[in-house]
Amino acid sequence: MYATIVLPAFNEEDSIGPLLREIRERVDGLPVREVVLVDDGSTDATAERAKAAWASDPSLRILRHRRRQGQSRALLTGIRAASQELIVTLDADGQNDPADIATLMSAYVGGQHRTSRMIVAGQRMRRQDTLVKRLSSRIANGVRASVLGDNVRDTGCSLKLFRRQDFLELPFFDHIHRFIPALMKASGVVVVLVDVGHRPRKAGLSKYGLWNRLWAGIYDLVGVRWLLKRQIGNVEQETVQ
Ligand SMILES: Nc1nc2c(ncn2[C@@H]2O[C@H](COP(=O)(O)OP(=O)(O)O)[C@@H](O)[C@H]2O)c(=O)[nH]1
Ligand SMILES: [Mg+2]
Repeated sequence: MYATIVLPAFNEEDSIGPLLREIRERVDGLPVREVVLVDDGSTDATAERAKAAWASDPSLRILRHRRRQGQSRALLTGIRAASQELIVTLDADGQNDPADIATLMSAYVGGQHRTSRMIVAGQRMRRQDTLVKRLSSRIANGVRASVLGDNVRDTGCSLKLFRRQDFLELPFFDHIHRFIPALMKASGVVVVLVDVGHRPRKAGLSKYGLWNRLWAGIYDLVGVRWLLKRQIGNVEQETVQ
């Protein structure tokens, strides 16, 4: 099984080049076949910088939304376009460490779970963010985990590995990127959590503030809780003839 790395990016012109070069080094020897960068209507040179960093190597594909559609929609665009069975996601700003791609992969391959229907989700160990961000994130995570019972401490960590098909079978909505482990678990996918690193943002601006992280997350919870109640999980079936 091979993986496609999907990178949603909005205005990350100063981060994307160094990140892609790092990814290239780190995936050497791993079963990774391509990188799909989804430029979500950036108004800076994100796509051009990415292209320059990877030269004309066809293992980097760049897709661009004409207008900004948000992180979740960019993720969907990238996952739909991916050619491989496994998807690895990470942030485009360099805060996730590409060295952890190997951590996710070994947890997927080496896990004791006898199923390929598995999501390996990273949990950032020492968040390199501002106090306000860490606090609002902690509150949102605490409320979410107790309402959904998904046992995930850090759902906002983008470093994840899952099967393309398992994602595409989820009911899609804007902001789904914060609820992927909970939704997958409800559909019978095994959730495996691994500790990963985190780095400070070196360039560019954060796209999420108090309002759209904390309140949007809590508002979405109501919808996700309903969705989980209405979701039909794993159906055991047999062929009769
Ligand atoms: N495609 C897309 N990506 C986004 C959008 N907003 C944020 N991102 C990406 O999501 C990742 C996390 O965003 P960031 O602003 O770093 O959030 P923070 O780390 O929580 O402060 C980065 O790679 C961003 O480029 C958006 O509207 N569209
Ligand atoms: Mg960030």
